[in-house]
Amino acid sequence: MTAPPPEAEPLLAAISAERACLLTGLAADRPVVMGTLNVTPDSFSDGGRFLDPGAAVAAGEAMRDAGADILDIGGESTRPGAAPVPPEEEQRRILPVIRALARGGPVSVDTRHAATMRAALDAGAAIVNDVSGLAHDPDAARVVAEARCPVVLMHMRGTPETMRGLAQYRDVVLDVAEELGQRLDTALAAGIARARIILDPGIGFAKTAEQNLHLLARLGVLLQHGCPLLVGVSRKSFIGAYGGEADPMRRLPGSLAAGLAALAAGASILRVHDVAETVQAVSVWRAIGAACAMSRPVDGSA
Ligand code: PMM
Repeated sequence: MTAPPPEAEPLLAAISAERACLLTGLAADRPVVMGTLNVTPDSFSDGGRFLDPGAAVAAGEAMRDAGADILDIGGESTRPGAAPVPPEEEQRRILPVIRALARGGPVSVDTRHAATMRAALDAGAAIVNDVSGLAHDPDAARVVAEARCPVVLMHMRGTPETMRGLAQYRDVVLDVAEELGQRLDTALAAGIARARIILDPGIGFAKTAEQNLHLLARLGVLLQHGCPLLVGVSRKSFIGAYGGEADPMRRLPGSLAAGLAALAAGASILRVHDVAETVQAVSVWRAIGAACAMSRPVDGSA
């Protein structure tokens, strides 16, 4: 094999670097499963099911029992065309749920609003997940920098209301890598340490179904930024498109297939609705990977 050119060495080092543990107690040596809890009336995947705080907390506890490493709690639907929710209403929905669930393990808050980030961190959230990559609210980067917490910078264009019309790319993978690099540079300039930053290609956000496939197939390109990757494919519309299933609640098989493909391509964290099923799929996938890595066939021959 020919040696890589010297100018490629920093890139290769960033791609192959050992990733530090993001948060005390979170695994660094296996994929992390993030359970999704939308405390909204209108999310495409689970809207209305967890609007009652008691139901949301019970669902979160069940996800944790099923093996979720993190619970991601949001109060604003980001489905295509969704109208914005005022931060006060968002906080009214999620703060009691965060307060209850943060006692039992790591919670992330899925929000674009700095005031909600601050209130959620005060209520016990340990991670900020911002689908706008800290671009929506001018105070968001400062809140995260001051809190010194891990943050997910997701790629999207426009807002949930406008993103459908913004899916024009020269090369979707290279353009998303470049635009995420800009969000990363802005976060670093605001004083957020690279070791606390997670990047996310934003599957389904200003992307067509086919563009989502290309992002998953060449996900490893995003590792050039030296940050772990989070991917959310669970129940999304491209699963419906390629799996032939109109009902989001019946997209589990396609979601598992896409999630495992994302892990194989370099993701470290999967954001999912079906925690028990994902944990089982990931366990089997890892066991096969470990067997592949063993040099000797199991029967001892050859
Ligand atoms: N997807 C949704 C909401 N938040 N956050 C991140 N980081 N990545 C995602 O892919 C993502 C997200 C929309 O899906 P949902 O309505 O099922 O939560």
